[in-house]
Amino acid sequence: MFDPEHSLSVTQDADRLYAKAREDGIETVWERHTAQQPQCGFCDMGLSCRICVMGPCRVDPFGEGPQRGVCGADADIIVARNLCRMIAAGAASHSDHGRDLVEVLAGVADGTAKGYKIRDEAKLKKLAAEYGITTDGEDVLVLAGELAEAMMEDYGMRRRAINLVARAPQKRRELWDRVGLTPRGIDRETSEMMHRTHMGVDNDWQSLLLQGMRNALSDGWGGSMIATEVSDILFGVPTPRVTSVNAGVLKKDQVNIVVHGHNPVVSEMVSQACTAPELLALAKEKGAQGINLVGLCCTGNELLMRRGIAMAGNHLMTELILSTGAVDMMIVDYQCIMPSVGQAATCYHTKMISTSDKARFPHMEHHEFHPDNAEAKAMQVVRTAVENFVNRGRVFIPVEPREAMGGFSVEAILGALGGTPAPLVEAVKAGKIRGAVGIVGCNNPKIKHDYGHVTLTRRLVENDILVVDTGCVSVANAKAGYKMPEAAEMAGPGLKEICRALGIPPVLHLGSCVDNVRILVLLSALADALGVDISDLPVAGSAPEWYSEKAVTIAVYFVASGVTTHLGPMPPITGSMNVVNLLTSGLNDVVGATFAVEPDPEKAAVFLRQHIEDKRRALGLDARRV
Ligand code: XCC
Ligand code: SF4
Repeated sequence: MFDPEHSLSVTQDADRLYAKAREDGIETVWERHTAQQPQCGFCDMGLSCRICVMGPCRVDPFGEGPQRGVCGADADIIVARNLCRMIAAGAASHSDHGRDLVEVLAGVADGTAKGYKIRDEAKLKKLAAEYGITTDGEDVLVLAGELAEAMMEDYGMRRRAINLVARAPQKRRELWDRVGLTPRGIDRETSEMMHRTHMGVDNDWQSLLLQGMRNALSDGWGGSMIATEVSDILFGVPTPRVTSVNAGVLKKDQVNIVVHGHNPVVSEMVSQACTAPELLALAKEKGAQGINLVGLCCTGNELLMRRGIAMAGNHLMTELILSTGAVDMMIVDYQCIMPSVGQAATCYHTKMISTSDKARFPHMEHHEFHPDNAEAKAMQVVRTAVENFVNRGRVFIPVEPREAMGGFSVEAILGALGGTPAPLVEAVKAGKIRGAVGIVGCNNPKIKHDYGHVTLTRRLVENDILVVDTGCVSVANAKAGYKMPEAAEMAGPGLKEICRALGIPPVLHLGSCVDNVRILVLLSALADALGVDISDLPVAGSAPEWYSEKAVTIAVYFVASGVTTHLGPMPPITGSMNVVNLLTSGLNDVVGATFAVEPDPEKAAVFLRQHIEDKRRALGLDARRV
């Protein structure tokens, strides 16, 4: 039975579906997490190393056992190397996602990517101009081809700086040049990071961490930014739209297809196929009222932002959603897809489809999608999903869906403000909005599902702090009701007034995790409007329930861009007080921002409010006592 005292989530759908999953004998992330206890203390502190086969080694934090690995690496080197390899993996993931989009753009230009097209010519032209490509009178497809080529160069080793770094405020760019943080090539920085962390290369923990920041910046202002911008060109710049969220978005009387993963390259094609008249007719024939496409995790966010497609849940919902018995097909691409989902699906009629040559899974059928076959493949798998409708067993949809508004691209936000950030700047200056916090990142079974996200959001919003969110956080906040204009009632008086005047919610959904770059672009616009650096703004970042290497990279590029960032779970660095001190205070002297770690969202809210008031004071604005 559902027991609110011992529930593992703040959301009703998760708790009820968890009970159902247990009833059906499905093992979930929570059982596996319990089975792993106690987790390794050396690894938790970042003190174990298995980079070479003279090891594995570990350093004794109590000073009694070995203090160096076989090669002589001490705690500082081992901790820094481990963290830097996390950054490299995160940067590689998001930037490789960006690369796939550049390939589609190139395919549209040369006519091989059938079914894809340029949906936003204005954005294409804007990007081409930023890359120094002449746009006057040029054919759209020629432009697309030239832009794709130029972006490919960003991935390589020919440039002194990645192109889109030019979007950062001048002061920030000068700082990066001064301390050697300007990223030169996307793949180059990741590759160099892996090189430096090989045994016997960079053995200075500070210089390792500097390269870690440059590597992260190559993702934030490079690979991830390219991913977002090219997605906008190919699939459209998001605009505000209302949709529905939680497990209740599944429909009893329709074919339910769930897309899970990150890259819109696959999910956009699936979304087109779901509206094909022949497949809708087939659905009717099979006794279904229609085809209901819903999203999970970030590919869901991509569809929600641009198409208003409903969102079924975030990271910790991905196994549970199967226990509804209502999912006729789950189609995955890559990232954050637990290797267990295929196994969980074997208890139901659900067909599980993997689509990327990079990402294979046990108990899934593989249908490889490429830019040149994606349109046909999507039709084929959606047909299979429709045919699977008749095989359903008992269906359990535990809640009613909730409304939520998404689609706040930077273009849409500035549009709502009348084309300039000035009204927002005025509201901040007047103190009606104290500042803004970007709450981003994952779920983690170490924390009660969505508790960190929703608690922190509530505390910030009621204290007149505007929240923007992405990734799994945005699903949590949408389910909690923060994404409709009526949620202004939950905000403090100043923020409420602004939200009412603009007809916006106090929590703005900026998209998927690669879309964190939209936050960088927005902050640059605000900094430019005020004539200051990003690090002077009354803003902060937070990842209250993060788990992934990608989240580490995002946090590092936020900090390296001047945004002080809070983390809920502690990263594996406590084995080196030198590394801890640098990241939580020393970095202030280098990039004007630091990390802060606080698992309790109530305390984190106090820290973030204090930080914002301090920044206000430094700007000469009124400051409240926290
Ligand atoms: Fe993954 Fe993007 Fe984290 Fe969610 S927030 S668990 S990384 S889906 Ni990206
Ligand atoms: Fe041990 Fe050094 Fe090899 Fe790491 S690199 S496993 S510390 S010998």
